[in-house]
Amino acid sequence: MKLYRLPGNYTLLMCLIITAFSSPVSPIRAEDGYRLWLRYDPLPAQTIQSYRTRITSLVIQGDSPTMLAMRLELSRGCSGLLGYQVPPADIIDRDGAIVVGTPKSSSIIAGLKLDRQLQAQGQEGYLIRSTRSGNRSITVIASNGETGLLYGAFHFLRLLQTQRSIDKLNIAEKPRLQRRLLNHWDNLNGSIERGYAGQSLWNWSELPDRIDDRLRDYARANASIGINGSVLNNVNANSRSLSAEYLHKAAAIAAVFRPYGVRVYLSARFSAPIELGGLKTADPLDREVSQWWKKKADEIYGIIPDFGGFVVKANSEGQPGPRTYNRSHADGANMLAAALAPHNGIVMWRAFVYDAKPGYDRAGAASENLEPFDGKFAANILLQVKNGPIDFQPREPFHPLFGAMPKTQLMPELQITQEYLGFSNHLAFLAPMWREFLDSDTFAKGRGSTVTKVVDGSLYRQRLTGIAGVANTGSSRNWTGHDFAQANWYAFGRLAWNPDQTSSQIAREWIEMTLTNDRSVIDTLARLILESHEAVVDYMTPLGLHHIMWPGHHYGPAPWWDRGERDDWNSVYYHRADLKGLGFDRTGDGSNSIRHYHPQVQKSFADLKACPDKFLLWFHHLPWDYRMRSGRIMWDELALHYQRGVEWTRSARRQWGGLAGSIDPERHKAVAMKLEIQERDAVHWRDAVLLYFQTFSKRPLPDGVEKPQRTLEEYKARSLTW
Ligand code: GCW
Repeated sequence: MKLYRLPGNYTLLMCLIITAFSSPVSPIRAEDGYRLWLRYDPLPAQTIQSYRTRITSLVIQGDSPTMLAMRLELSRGCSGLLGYQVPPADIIDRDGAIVVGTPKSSSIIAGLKLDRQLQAQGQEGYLIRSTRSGNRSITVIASNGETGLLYGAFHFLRLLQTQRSIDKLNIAEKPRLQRRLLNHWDNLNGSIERGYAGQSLWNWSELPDRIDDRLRDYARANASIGINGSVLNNVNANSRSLSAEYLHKAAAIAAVFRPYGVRVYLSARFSAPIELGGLKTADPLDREVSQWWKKKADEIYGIIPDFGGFVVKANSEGQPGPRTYNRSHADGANMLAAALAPHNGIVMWRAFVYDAKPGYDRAGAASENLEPFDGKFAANILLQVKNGPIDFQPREPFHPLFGAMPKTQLMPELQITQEYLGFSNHLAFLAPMWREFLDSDTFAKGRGSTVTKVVDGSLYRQRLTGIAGVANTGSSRNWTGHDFAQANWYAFGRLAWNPDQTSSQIAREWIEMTLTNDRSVIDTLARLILESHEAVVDYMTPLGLHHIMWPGHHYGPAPWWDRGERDDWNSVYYHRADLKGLGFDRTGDGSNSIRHYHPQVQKSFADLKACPDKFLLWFHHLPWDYRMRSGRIMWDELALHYQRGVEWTRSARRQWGGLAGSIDPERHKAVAMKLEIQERDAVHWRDAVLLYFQTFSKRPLPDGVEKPQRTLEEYKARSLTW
């Protein structure tokens, strides 16, 4: 057998990695969560046995950095999972060869004549097939692009990690959305806005001279779930991110990410021409201003040739923007888009704008500001719209802009970090929440016009597509603070790749890869995490309540809050409790912001008989004794939701406690402590909110709801701590 000649440092690197990642025989050992879902510990003996003849060698041709990364991953993964070395080879000389390559990099792949099928998968898609070469049975991982190969390799490893049969593979995969991005709200001083897992992963003061090894693992993790872009800095942006000094730092990061198919993007501060360029204005129609941006774009691409583009938060929460100069959002976005277009860069213009006008409804603000500009945005612009019309609440109906701007390219912005969902203390698996959003029917082109179809481009033939998730990563050893918050990073990537994937598929995959391959434990855990989001909604904001968190940090309840400088920075603005009832009337009798939805959707939300319970108080102000579908009055129903949420946290603690011998002790303990906090917080939420609303409802707590532990005054006196 001729051995494949390994490039210089590859052998050494591989030895180091295999040593670092090889593990003792017992699967239950202490773990710190650093390895995420890419653990590669030995599979059960029986499973290994079933793979033994199917995986005997790795035949990988090609030496580019991406090929090198992919080869490392496959050999590390296979050897770790299978407990035996899977040697590299450059010819197929036995059954069980895993052959990986593009038609360009590999003569073997070229010889398989897969051109047409590969063409259909694009640069990021791939085929995985069980096939024969001569008299040998082999497995082929093929793509037209090297990033596609990397994704294919991760898919193959996932099959092993989740113990799927690899006997008759015939897989053809490609991503449904093009730009699958994490948005980091990381500041240049290392802090992270709404980050709950330590400091920023980018150490700006050390860059570009010292590069943290961890950046590579970050890129690997993203590649493993198909995330192909990373916006490095906060949308509340500092102009310095665009200075030459910081561009060179960003370039160093980009160099680490590049082999993993992750491109770097930046948030651009609209007033940068003033702050960096010394101009007197940032008016997008001013020639000097647009020239400045063109020059800046040229400079950026000189330093980072594959730079992805800009995200812009303009005229929102104090950020500068075109409205400052009486220009429209379209004027601002188009000016930046023109600067980036020659380099194939894109602009993601955020729709999170809400001007404070007396008597207005914030839920309609983005529609009012942006809908009139449908069809006015350049071809390299995506309008980045949050999933709901308010702000990443535990539950919101879908944002009315989806389906309402047929001539504008839209991309959803989801929040992976749990700003309003208990930070990194509460277990809240967000895939079900995102599914609910993606499955929402906009009725834009008749029944079945789901948000997914709007954003994957199929409804309106949108050419450029994408999705962004506000990252929950940080310098914490386990990346996300809560070990289970890793599942939300994972779920975001999987849904970005295929927005039709079910929550339970994602949950099970993640559990199997990250926590255990013991079937009975997987079932328990899957049930638990799939219920978690609804439980959080129950103890925070059931029946359509929203934005009643403590102001500023948004941890814990403060439904009484009425001292914000703007109406819409107050809880009372959102719940509108009075002696008659509770809820925000957004129908024609109220703010009428419901009008921004398609008439069919309007009907289903406005009609009390059709409106789902979960959105009742979002769209209606209802009497405390309003008769619910359950037969109970609204007050009782509300109280029982809070109680149910608390009970879930207790049951979660019990169930988790019962898994003590099945999960490694380190993560078991860490999660147990978080669940204790979650229960404490759920009780606090229930008591504080019910005591406060009781001052209006003047009704007793129904049977089954526990007595509050403290007085309302005590709850008002200080916020929950984390
Ligand atoms: O959710 C709110 C947050 C702000 C954030 C803003 C936004 C980055 O409270 O911290 O700012 O949304 O999305 O721009």
